[in-house]
Amino acid sequence: MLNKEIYQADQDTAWCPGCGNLPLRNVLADVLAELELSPTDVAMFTGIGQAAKMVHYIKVNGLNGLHGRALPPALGMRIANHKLKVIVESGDGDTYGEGGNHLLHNIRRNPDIAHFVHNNQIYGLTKGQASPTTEEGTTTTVQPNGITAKPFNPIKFAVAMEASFVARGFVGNQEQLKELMKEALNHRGYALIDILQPCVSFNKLNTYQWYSKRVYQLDEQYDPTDYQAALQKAEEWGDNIPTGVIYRNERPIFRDKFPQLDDNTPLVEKEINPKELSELVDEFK
Ligand SMILES: Cc1ncc(C[n+]2csc(CCOP(=O)(O)OP(=O)(O)O)c2C)c(N)n1
Ligand code: SF4
Repeated sequence: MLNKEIYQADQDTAWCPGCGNLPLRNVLADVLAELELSPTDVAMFTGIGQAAKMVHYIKVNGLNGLHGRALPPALGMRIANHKLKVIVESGDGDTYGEGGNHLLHNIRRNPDIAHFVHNNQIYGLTKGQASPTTEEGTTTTVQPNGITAKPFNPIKFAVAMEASFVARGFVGNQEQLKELMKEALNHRGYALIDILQPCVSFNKLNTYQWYSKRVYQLDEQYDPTDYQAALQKAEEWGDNIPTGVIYRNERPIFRDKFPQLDDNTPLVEKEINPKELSELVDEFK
């Protein structure tokens, strides 16, 4: 096992004391160390938001891009160098709001990407506006009469799209979260973990206590390969919120569909033939 101090970035976090992002970062560092992934073995992609700051606070290769746009460059990295572990860290707004379109097409393509969504059911960075997962009826500074839209159910959406790995974790259960992240990183294909991560400053409803009273771990009787059972599980929310692997569906990954990508030499290491390249460029002139 590697020493987790190697992922320690050279700057303090700007996260509030008590923020659920802090234990999440801790678990991630444990996971990378236990999987013996050195900082140069990993590439992390983020958009905008509190969750997206993770790339500044953990020392691996990284790109901090536009709101909702972490998946496209992550897929680009997957194509260029499949030897790296590719991680996306994003908030619920970043993923299910601004980035919703990318999420759905990514599920269809099924590249090897481990996607850790910090779901605090609010826009944290911009100070507490509703996100797609905010509970109906919640009042915020810009929605003083309460949210009228039905919340988005990311688990049900991903299961219905037959995503290849769909899980829910909770930062209040770090042991389980660690195992889920390890499974996601070792999974062949796209692995989505929706992680319940309290925003202690702006979400006064979905607090640690609120989640702790409701979450329960799926037991061994539960079969995540059963599509109908997973759809039913995905409906559970409210008094009982299941955590664990909700759906697993082994299917061909992005690279399998492109023979030119599916060999052991990553594109980035392949020799470029300048003559062939200039002929190709000429075709576009
Ligand atoms: C296209 C675009 N729309 C809106 C914003 C403003 N904005 C920045 S962060 C943010 C919300 C982030 O919330 P979330 O993704 O849930 O992450 P959190 O901060 O809660 O971790 C918004 C709306 C932006 N930067 N770009
Ligand atoms: S505003 Fe919320 S999400 Fe952002 S750092 Fe503070 S507690 Fe965390």
